[in-house]
Amino acid sequence: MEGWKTGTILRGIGSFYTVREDETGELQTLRAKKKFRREHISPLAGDRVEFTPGEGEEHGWIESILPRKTLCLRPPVANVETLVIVTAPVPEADLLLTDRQLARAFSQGMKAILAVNKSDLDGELAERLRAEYAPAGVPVYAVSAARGTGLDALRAAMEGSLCCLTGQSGAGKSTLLNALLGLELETGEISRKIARGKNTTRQAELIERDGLRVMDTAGFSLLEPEKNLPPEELKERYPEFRPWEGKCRFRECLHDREPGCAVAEAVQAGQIHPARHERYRILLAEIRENWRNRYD
Ligand SMILES: Nc1nc2c(ncn2[C@@H]2O[C@H](COP(=O)(O)OP(=O)(O)O)[C@@H](O)[C@H]2O)c(=O)[nH]1
Ligand SMILES: [Mg+2]
Ligand SMILES: [Zn+2]
Repeated sequence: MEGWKTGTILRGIGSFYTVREDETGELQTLRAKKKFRREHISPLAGDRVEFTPGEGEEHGWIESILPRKTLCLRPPVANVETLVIVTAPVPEADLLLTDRQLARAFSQGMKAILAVNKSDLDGELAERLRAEYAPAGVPVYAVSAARGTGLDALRAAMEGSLCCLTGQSGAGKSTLLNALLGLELETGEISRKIARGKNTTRQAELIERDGLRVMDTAGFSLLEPEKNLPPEELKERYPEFRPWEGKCRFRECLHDREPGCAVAEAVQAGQIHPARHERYRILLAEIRENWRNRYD
């Protein structure tokens, strides 16, 4: 529309949104038009919007939200392109969680990167994960947020893409985000809880700095349980299975324990990592169980 500008929402506080204007790079304070509430749409950090700028002290208005490429619900953020999954040797890496997060990223068309933090404590984990995830095309970076090692390579992989850190509590997401961006966000879940008090809702914020664009979501789980996924859809989220799709004896093969399974043969032949396949079978069993009970 005439006179409308475009920009990206960096954060929302109450009913005010901070938007970076594409053209000028300037920050604008905007409110959302009432129609969004009627339509039950909330503008989110990461959203691409059209707006009319304010004049003088007057705030402007968000007029429309452009179609979202991706949407995360916990916390609600829009247009994340790359999921940076943070793992560490301590607390022991929960790779089932990693695989769930990977599957969620792929189902949305996001890219994924594995950052293996605390490599100062154990350098082996990154090597092990590299072997497990290479067939899926997932790059693995060994880093130490505490020592500052490996950060340049990770930064280079994140550059130019709207990224979001996720991973189990204590893996070092907050510490890593601080190290990557040169910030001082709270680290440690306990201090965060105390600082937040009971009733403050924390909102995600898009931080743009030195060529990086990262959602500050390090305090969130990001993993919304996916209800009622048809079991046959899980395998589509495993890039390393793809070369073998359609080559199993049974057309409906779920790559579990069926005879003549081409994926199982690829595991035998060392082309798919057995640990990834084992965990796939655990997730598959869980999804089948939920699917059976979907009308309960
Ligand atoms: N040894 C070591 N400890 C780290 C590293 N990164 C973070 N930590 C520690 O791990 C704990 C959890 O870090 P935090 O960033 O709060 O984890 P989060 O829950 O994933 O956000 C803190 O005590 C950090 O000091 C690292 O690279 N090496
Ligand atoms: Mg944290
Ligand atoms: Zn199969």
